[in-house]
Amino acid sequence: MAYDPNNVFAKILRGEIPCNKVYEDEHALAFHDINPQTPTHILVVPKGAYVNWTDFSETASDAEIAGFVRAIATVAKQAGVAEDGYRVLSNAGVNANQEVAHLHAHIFAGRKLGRMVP
Ligand code: D5M
Repeated sequence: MAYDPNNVFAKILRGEIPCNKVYEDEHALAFHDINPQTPTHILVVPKGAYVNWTDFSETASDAEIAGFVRAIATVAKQAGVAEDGYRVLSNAGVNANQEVAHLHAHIFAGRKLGRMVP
């Protein structure tokens, strides 16, 4: 799927619409989900223009990939949820109900989470 530069996370990355930012570095931006499903619900997005794991893994540099993964762990630690535990989830594609076509990871935490079910 071609990357749409007008997706909402691209607009947030360009500063065209606001977000409730919790973390930013060279490779990633993290902000609170607008519709939180858990007491802590943070989205981590890579700064590059990637739709999903396919184009990210095939075209991002190793530094971008490492930076994105590190950002997820850093944000969880910074949010104070690393000790008690959290869930990282990333929807990719239609069957997973991916709403925003810019790769992102959800961090869910702040309460006991149910078991994963498809
Ligand atoms: O989830 C996309 C997520 O993005 C969904 O939980 C809502 C969230 N979202 C949408 N717009 C915004 C803005 N403007 N700020 C913060 N969060 C937002 P998906 O995995 O694609 O189904």
